[in-house]
Amino acid sequence: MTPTITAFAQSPDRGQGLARDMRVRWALEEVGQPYEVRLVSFQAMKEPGHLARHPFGQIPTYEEGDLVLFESGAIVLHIAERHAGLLPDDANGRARAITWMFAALNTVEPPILDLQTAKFLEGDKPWNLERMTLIRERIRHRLRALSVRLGDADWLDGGFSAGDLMMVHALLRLRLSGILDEFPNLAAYVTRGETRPAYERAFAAQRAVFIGTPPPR
Ligand code: GTB
Repeated sequence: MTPTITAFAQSPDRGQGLARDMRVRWALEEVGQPYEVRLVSFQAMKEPGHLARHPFGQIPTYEEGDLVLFESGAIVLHIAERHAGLLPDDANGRARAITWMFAALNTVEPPILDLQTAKFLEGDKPWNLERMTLIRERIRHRLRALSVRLGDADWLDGGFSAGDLMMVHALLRLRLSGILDEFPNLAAYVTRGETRPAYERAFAAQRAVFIGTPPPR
């Protein structure tokens, strides 16, 4: 059964692939699962039809028959568990890959989100500069440790996994901040993720929404 995901009808990132439907698109492309997309406006996201799919009125969601999921991490895990290609075959390797998914979402991404909030929503506060400096240092603290762990490996734990997918997408939001470039092995890691054919297909599909062309086949 072809799953349907939801995505922004008009993404505020202007098609840069930063919204979280990109993770789901990427995972589906990695495993070779075709999908449909329902585009939703900001208004429609807060209406009952969408709230039945997503209690917080956000994207992405995932529908497959009777199953309706929200939370990009849960959706990517669901895809990874039901298709080959995003989790290793051995039980311990799978557990470690899932650990990296949680690390991306719970340990690395939160200060990155704080930086976005401080930049875009709190820019007018008198304490903004101090807060931005603090958050940037918290991000560096996490990236230092991640950089040491990655070392000169291509991926976090053996072959590419759903853990790398989540981590690369979380790190992508840092590109404009310049912080990622302070850690050349992490910058190269993100580039490795972005140049995977599955990422490129997912990126082109979400970009097509922004520029108003049909999604590539
Ligand atoms: N924890 C949830 C998940 O991982 O699925 C978070 C979902 C979420 O934050 N969704 C956002 C949303 O629906 C879109 S992705 N926002 C609308 C709302 O809350 O009303 C976050 C996002 C938004 C914009 C950009 N951007 O413009 O760069 C990047 C990422």
